[in-house]
Amino acid sequence: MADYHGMWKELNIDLKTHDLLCDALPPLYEGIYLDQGNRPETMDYFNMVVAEVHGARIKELMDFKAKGNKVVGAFCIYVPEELVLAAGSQLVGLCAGSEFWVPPGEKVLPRNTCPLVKAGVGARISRTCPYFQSVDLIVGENTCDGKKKAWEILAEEAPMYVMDIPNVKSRSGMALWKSEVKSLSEKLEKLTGKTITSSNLKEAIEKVNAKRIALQKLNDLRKGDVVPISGKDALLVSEIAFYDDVDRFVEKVQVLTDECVERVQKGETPFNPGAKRIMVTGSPLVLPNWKLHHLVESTGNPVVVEENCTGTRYYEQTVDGSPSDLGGLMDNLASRYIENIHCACFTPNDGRLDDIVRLAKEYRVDGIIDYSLSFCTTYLTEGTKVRDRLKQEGIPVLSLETGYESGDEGQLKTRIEAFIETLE
Ligand code: BJ8
Repeated sequence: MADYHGMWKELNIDLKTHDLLCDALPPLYEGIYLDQGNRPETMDYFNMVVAEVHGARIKELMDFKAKGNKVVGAFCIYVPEELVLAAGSQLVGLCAGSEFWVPPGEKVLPRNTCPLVKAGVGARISRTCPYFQSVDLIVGENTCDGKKKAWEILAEEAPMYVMDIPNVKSRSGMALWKSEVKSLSEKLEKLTGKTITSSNLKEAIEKVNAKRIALQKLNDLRKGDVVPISGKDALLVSEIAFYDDVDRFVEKVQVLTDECVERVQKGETPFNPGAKRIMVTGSPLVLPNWKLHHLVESTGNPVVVEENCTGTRYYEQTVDGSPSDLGGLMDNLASRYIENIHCACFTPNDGRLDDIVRLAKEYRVDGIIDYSLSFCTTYLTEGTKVRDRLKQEGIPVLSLETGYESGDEGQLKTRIEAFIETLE
């Protein structure tokens, strides 16, 4: 990475502490990613994105802002990217996947809060994330208790707007959601001074649909006997979808997919024949939380699908952009998000159980790891229903709860190995 200290200083970054973070990422990435054998060559682009995560991409966003445009940050896949793009701004995922930000978060939040929330707040108050420092607006949501209370604290530090997400998929829940989508569009119009019209919304829908379709095509290749890409690499690509330039990302994913198609034809895979196919379901795995995938794949067995918000929940469904009027497009946008994303914050949430079973068949998995971030009450509690349903279906499952820390990796690996040994 080039020297970006001047840019970071302008962003009011705590340079000394941020240097420590920048020093920690390369060895972590090397050990988890670069040391893998038999990777697709076109993963090089994604390696570069990680190397430049606090550099080149931030510079692009700063250049974009210098032209009078706005950058919006979000934590949740219920925040519609299409609206942000239609209003002429860009959306970045505020990843919050690093243990580095947990201690500063614990200064203002209870220790028994999930690490994603602690890291999100910690990144901002420690002034060590250039994304948090460069956003003009953070769109939060009241999906879970940890988030909704943390945003009150974050609002004292950063410009926040909180969406009121229903927790029941009823008629009144849908009415609330539609009015929230409308309110967000008004907020974005006010922020950017740009009106959302049928034409710019249609264009934005096409753009985001292209991103989701590119991810679908890449991930479809993980269904076959020859798995051309590791779960770690596939996860990384999905994580990068949250903050890369949309058009460039689509182009690079298409190139990677073309290479993976060739790899399948040639029988090239990082895994040995007979390896067990694992699904991961549960809490999101945001950059740079590669811990679970690394533990699983270091046993020689692939993760072939992720039923989570950095996996199928993010890319499986597109928005029907066929209506020519703004009302029709807004209705379709609202429906795509509420009807198809099955977050454990909803009750009941049987759609997620159906999705897990469907995906287990489509990806022909041998076993499932139901993963919950520490203290994530919604996913931990839903774990009982997941286990009951998988028992009925005869699909083996292992439930794991962990955070971003590395201290429990030995114990987790032992449990994962023991689970995989039981799979037929
Ligand atoms: S749609 S999963 S991205 S809310 S892990 S903060 S739930 S205590 S992240 Fe999520 Fe949107 Fe749902 Fe997806 Fe709370 Fe659990 Fe922490 Fe979570």
